[in-house]
Formats: sequence, structure tokens, C-alpha cells
Amino acid sequence: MTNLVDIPKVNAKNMTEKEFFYGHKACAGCGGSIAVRLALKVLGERTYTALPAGCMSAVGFIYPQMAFNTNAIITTFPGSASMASGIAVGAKALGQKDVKTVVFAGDGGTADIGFQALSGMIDRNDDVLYICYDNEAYMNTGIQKSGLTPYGTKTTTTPAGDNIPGTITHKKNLFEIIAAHDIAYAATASIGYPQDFLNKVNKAKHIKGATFIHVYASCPTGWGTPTETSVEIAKDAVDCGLIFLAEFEDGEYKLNRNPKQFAPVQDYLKKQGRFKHMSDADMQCVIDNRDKKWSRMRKHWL
Ligand SMILES: Cc1ncc(C[n+]2csc(CCOP(=O)(O)OP(=O)(O)O)c2C)c(N)n1
Ligand code: SF4
Repeated sequence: MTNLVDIPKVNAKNMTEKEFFYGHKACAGCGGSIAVRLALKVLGERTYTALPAGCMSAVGFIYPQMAFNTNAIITTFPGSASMASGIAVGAKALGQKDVKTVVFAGDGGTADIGFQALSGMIDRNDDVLYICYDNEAYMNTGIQKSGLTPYGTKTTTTPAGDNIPGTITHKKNLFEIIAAHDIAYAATASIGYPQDFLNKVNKAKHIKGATFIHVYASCPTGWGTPTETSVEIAKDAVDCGLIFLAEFEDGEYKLNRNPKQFAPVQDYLKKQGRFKHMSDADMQCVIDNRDKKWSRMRKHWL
């Protein structure tokens, strides 16, 4: 196993100025595109990239233009991890040692439709870094609820009205489901904390075998937020405790941030059109669920 302590750090000063994902057609302020851009700057040009149907493939491959400066391919929606496994094994068969295979998939393509292939990829320990950019809904097809859409969210399949208050389930516990595979390295991140995300991609790059990063990535179009606040909102989500920054390594969980006090959840929710309808009771339900999760994490991960 790679000695992760000795890996040279990547930061804004020594990071390449070369762009590997440019000229794409994402909406202004798209958090998913920020996640892809940052990750590819760490992974570099010897990267094979696989993307299922979803925003990043829709905005990245528009004939005759190609926004990826690396090798990249669109996969079937449920099969991105399988295709990435094939690419990684193919690269090995060709004797290529300096390449990395990466998947960029949305929350729908990861936690729901692509999950079986992802589980198999981790089980075989194929040499793939799987990055899920989590914008908390199926955005590319018009904002439908996914397994990672949080409680209270208004989506086109969970409309807020007299009968239901938007989404009535909490986010699927993806990070721990992945960790339960006993994967060598998994992490959560947010585009609101870019240095933390860069460090985690860098770590995963140097590990041979399956690795996974779940990065929280704002979507102004689906969230009803101003484009210029994307990074700020992704930071707010962490600061109010609804998104946590953590790692799973060598069978152990680690909380990277453990704030003494959380910023008010209400302020975070009220900034976003998708939560505008929420009652005080609904917001309290979100807070109670956050507190339950944090007391469990603090008890077992610290
Ligand atoms: C098997 C299959 N089912 C449905 C679709 C239609 N489809 C294309 S993109 C998409 C939404 C993707 O959502 P997500 O994976 O969360 O990524 P995002 O669009 O949010 O980036 C869907 C449902 C498809 N292409 N293939
Ligand atoms: S809909 Fe959202 S995730 Fe899709 S390109 Fe626009 S901002 Fe990005």
C-alpha cells in the first residue's frame, strides 16, 4: 500500500494551470463542473475518464466539440463503473503504468442506477477512482428526486404542496455503504472546501485499486440559487453540519472537521428556492436528523 504521508501536496500555488475540462456548456456556477475541473488538474493528462448520462457528459461532449482534454467516454447510465473497470484492466494489459482511470457520475448515476456496477468494481478492487458529484437530484433530466436528495427538497417528482412537503426521505448513507465494502480509501468532500477536495483526489490518485470520493457540488439551476454563490453554499452546507468531511482508510473512519458549533441550518435552507416552502417543523426534522448523525459519528469516528 502507498505511504500516503510521503505524497507531494497539491495546492493552488503548485497546481497546473493547464485546463483539462474547458469550453463545456454547463450552466454558470455549476458545482459539478468545478469538481471535474479541480479533480482533473490533480489527476493530469494521463487520465482515462468515464461518465454516465448526466450533466457532466451532456455538457462535456457536444459534437463536434469535446470539453475533455483527457481521454473520455460516455458510458451507459448503470454501467460507468463497469466500463471504468474495463478501461483500467485494458490499460494494465497494455503495460501502461502511469495512467489513472476515473469516473465522474452524479448522485442518481451513483447511489441509485449505477450502484450495482460500483459495488462490483470495489469488490474486485479494480484500479479506478470513482468520484460522485452530488447535486442532490437527477438534474440533467429536469430535477427528479434521487436517493441522495435530502428531506424537504422540492423536485419535479416530489413537489411541495398540500399533500407532501417535498422529499420525505433523508439522504441515503452512501459513504458508509461504500466503506462497508472495506474499500482501501473513501472520502467525502465539498467544492466549498477545495483544498480538502484536492488533497483527497491526490491521495486517491496514488492508491492502486478502487477508491471513492463523494463530493458535494451545488447546482444553481436545480437549487434555485444565484450562480455566484455556488462555492459559498457548498461551504455553508458543511458549516451547518448537513454535509460532513470525512475519510475511511485502512478500515478506520476519520472526521476531518468537527466544529464545536454549527452555523444555523435555517440560513442555509432559506437561501435556496428548493427549500423555500419548508415549515419550521420540516426544518426541525432536518436538524434532528443532523444531530442524530453527528452524535453517532462523534461516538464512533473520533
Ligand atoms: C438507463 C437510463 N435511464 C434513464 C436515463 C435518462 N437520464 C439521462 S441523464 C439522467 C439524470 C442523471 O442524474 P444524475 O446521475 O444525478 O446526474 P446529473 O444529471 O445530476 O448530473 C437520466 C435519468 C438514461 N440515460 N439511461
Ligand atoms: S443543471 Fe446543475 S449540474 Fe447540470 S449543468 Fe446546470 S448547474 Fe450543472
